[in-house]
Amino acid sequence: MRIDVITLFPEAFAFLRDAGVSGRAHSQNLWSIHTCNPRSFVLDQHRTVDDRPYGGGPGMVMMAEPLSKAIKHTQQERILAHGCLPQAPVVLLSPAGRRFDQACAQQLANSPGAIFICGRYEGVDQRLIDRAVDDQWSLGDFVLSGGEPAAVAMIDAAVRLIPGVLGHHDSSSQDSFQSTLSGLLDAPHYTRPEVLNNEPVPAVLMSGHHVNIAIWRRQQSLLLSSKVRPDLIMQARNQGLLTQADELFLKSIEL
Ligand code: 4HQ
Repeated sequence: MRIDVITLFPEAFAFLRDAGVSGRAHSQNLWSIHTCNPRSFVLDQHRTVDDRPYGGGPGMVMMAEPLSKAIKHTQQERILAHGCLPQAPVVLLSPAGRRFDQACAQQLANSPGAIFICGRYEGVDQRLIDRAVDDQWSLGDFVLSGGEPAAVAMIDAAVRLIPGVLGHHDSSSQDSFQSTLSGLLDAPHYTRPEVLNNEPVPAVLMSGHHVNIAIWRRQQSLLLSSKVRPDLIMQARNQGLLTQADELFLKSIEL
């Protein structure tokens, strides 16, 4: 997978390349990230990439031309580097986009990548969006100062799903929202010491009884999700992902 990011702040992506799980995977060539700064296509004295909004109003708008040149440059680079790969979609980060979730992360991880456009200021000239953007993705219902933190989060979520990126090849399948959990929240975790401030680890986890441990974890997932994210229970039920045992347990904890 190759990720391209068009951004006025390429340094915002250093952590993904250099640190943690994604950094290790990057040095193993399991994925790559390339940034392109639209300012480098602007020749005027101040290298202007934004201008005042027609019709008035506060703030500035990113001009279409520098972004357009950055997209074309990036598409050329992708072809030169990986001529065999299918062209990647151009994705704009925007609160008006489709809400990013684990299924989106999985799709991105299974794809040849994407070209992310990170806006700043009040946003991007609509004509650039209409002409050059294939998809719009949102991190959530809040307003960021720029698309960069959203792109970083989405890339991180996708990279850790690339086969071989996580140490134990199964450890992403048990995460919150992963399909083996039916999209429910993960059960709580415990490690040494066995007793902390007079509080012991739940006895079932010390029992060595793997069937009982699996049942306990499933019930903890159901319990936590029904408390803090009842929408996830509904979603799992509608997708036919809850067993009769799950429904019985949920009934037993009602009110
Ligand atoms: N933006 N999810 C970039 C966001 C956002 C979001 C507002 C996008 C500011 C310039 N991006 N503009 N939420 O809040 O992705």
